[in-house]
Amino acid sequence: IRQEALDNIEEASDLKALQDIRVTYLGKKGSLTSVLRGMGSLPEEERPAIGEMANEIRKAITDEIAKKIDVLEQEALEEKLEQEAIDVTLPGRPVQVGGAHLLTGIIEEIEDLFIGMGFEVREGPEVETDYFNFEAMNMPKGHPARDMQDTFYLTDELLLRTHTSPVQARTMQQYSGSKAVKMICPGKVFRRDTDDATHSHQFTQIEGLYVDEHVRMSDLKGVLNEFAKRIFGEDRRIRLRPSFFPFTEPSVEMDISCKVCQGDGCSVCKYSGWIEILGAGMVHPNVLEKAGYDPEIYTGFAFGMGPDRIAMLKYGIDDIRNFYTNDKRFLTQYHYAK
Ligand code: FA5
Repeated sequence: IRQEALDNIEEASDLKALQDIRVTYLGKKGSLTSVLRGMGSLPEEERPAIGEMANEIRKAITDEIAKKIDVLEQEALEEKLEQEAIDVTLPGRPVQVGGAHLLTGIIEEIEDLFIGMGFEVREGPEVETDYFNFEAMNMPKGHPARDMQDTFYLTDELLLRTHTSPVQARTMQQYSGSKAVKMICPGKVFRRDTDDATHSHQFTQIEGLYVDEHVRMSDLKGVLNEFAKRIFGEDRRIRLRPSFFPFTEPSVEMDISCKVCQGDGCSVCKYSGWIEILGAGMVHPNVLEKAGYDPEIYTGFAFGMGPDRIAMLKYGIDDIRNFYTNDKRFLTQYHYAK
């Protein structure tokens, strides 16, 4: 029995075969077990010797099976290691890393700049009331200037804001006319404009407002000049042209000088050498008064710029629709680094 069992164990090629061998010899009906069972019928003097021998054989079989299990497991492990071996010389697979959208990047850059000049960053709702979008900004119902911003109305009183200027009124109301305000507000705005290379029905604006005693037009000019140089470079100049907005008086539009033109990036202003990037002016006394500020004591300046157009100018992008059509080939060119 012993030799036969040990030979079988030697030949066994997997754990299942070993289990079968265990049953064949040591199981309830196994051959060694029946020897032990048959001991009762042996003459008494033979029993110890036979018993001892049977136990020895059981131990030999059990030990051999345990050893063989170790061997088989080791072999299985080695095979697995070989199969799963990592070839460290293979080139890595690139990891797809997300990044901020170019518009998000430029807005954050402009925010940082104004935070550095003491402005706080505020937000306002994209679904706005007719009151804040127009009336508080000195455009009562029927005012012709409302046509300058063709509007998506949701109801008679609710609309998608056409500019970030309503946040001026919201902020001043919160300060209740008794405290200086120095804030910027970035956000989405919506107009029923026909989409083309420089117009989108949804775009972004950054509003700016500074109200205090003795705020002057020269303060506005200083801040805008600093902004232009920091965003576009020291070699840029600004130009303020008289303009009209119902909520500022006087009103201006700001142009920025184009660099000496090289390549496509300059096509946006190749004719005049200047390009308009924002509207601004001194806050109209009616706007201050409606928001609870005494225009005899407080004055202020405000501006509203379009980061889409600023990004186009800064990076030489010739079509605003690139920002909104989510073509990864376009977006991934700009891993925005501040
Ligand atoms: C306004 O919206 C005023 N609220 C700005 C303002 C604020 C003036 C405070 C005075 C004081 P305007 O409609 O010009 O003004 O828009 C401001 C900027 O938004 C423009 O200079 C331009 O950069 C951008 N803009 C306007 N319309 C579009 C459009 N359809 N697509 C992309 N950008 C646009």
